[in-house]
Amino acid sequence: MSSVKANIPEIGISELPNQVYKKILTNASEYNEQTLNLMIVGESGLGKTTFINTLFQTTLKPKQGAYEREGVDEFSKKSSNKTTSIEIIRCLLEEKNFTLKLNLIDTPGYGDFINNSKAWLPLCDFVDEQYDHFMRQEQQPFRRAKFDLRVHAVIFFIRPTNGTLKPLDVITMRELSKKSNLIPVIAKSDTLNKEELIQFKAKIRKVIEEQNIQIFTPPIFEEENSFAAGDEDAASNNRAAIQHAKQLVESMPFAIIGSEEQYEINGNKVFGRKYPWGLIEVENETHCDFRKLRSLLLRTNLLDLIHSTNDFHYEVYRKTRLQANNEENNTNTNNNNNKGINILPAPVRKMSHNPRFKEEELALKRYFTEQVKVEEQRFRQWEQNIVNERIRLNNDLEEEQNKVKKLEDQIRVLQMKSK
Ligand SMILES: Nc1nc2c(ncn2[C@@H]2O[C@H](COP(=O)(O)OP(=O)(O)O)[C@@H](O)[C@H]2O)c(=O)[nH]1
Ligand SMILES: [Mg+2]
Repeated sequence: MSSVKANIPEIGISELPNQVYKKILTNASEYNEQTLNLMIVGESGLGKTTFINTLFQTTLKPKQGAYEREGVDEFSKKSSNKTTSIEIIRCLLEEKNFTLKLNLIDTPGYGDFINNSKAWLPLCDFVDEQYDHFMRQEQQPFRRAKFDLRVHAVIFFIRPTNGTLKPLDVITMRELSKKSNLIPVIAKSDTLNKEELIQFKAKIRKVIEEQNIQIFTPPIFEEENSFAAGDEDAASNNRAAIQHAKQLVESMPFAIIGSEEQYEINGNKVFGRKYPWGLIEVENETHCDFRKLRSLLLRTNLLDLIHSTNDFHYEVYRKTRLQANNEENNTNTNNNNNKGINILPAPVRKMSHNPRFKEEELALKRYFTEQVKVEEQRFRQWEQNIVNERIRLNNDLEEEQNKVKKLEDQIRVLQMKSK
């Protein structure tokens, strides 16, 4: 886990000119103490690492070499039972007097293997484990210093095919959306033309609706009347915020482009991808939705993400866990009078359901059995040695006793003679 200070140009995290600020944030310091945990999911090569670096305009994470990805790794992917791994990058965003702690959870390896069934399990397990961890901390007597890695948003990268979505992606999105704020994005959207992009967005929206995937949508508070008469500024700010939120909803799933290369236009350096037919700019809203996504994540809806994770997703998890716990306790009470003891049992679905852990568990079991066999053999040999030694000593003793007997006889004979 590395900790890096992101070198980001001002994006307005300190300004928060939005409805959420007005509605939820009474104390600006609340914002200042926030930690945002973002999980990035998608197949290899879709630009997750590039996106992370583009988001903060600095190399937070070195990219995996092409050789490693397509050469050596290809072999291990096919030959082993590897699954999705999880890497956490920590960084600090500073702007004016505001500081935001960010934990970026990268998930290399998702969907890369021959056997991808259940590739979403390690991701769901990770999200659950963080809820569980937090819940256990809340049960401690000193509840203030909390380590909180509950996932506030999952950014799911969809391959820009303009075809159908992969069944694995649909299941993963559905499962993750039950536990966290899911934000699907179209990766490398510069590889689709405008028409294709519109069609692909529509296709994805249809799948999301049909499969009942609950994606995160910015809330729209249309309460014009809540502003005091005459407070025209506040009312117009609110209108702008509503407009912005609507725009965000309309643009979903966001089409994004990542790049770590800068190009110069009109004397300004901009991040983009250069093609023979022109430059696609990351920050240009007519080229892609990157700015909208960044604004949603770090500015306009940052608090929505954090609060909804705490108030909704975490609550759902907590309730389910406690209910399961109570049921278990009730059966225990009937069986062995375990009354009053309220121990939090392990989550229902354990790590061992993950194929990688299963493999490790089997290997450990094999190793253990072998070790036991070796030790048993050694013990038997040792036992045999002791038996042999005892026989030898017994023989020696017998011999000595015979000698003593003989000597005693001789003494007796001599005594008789001397009499
Ligand atoms: N065309 C295009 N290529 C991209 C984009 N983002 C990243 N790439 C390229 O895709 C390759 C894989 O990127 P990487 O960030 O390592 O993907 P990851 O495996 O998902 O982390 C690299 O060569 C990137 O330069 C994008 O938005 N458009
Ligand atoms: Mg990567």
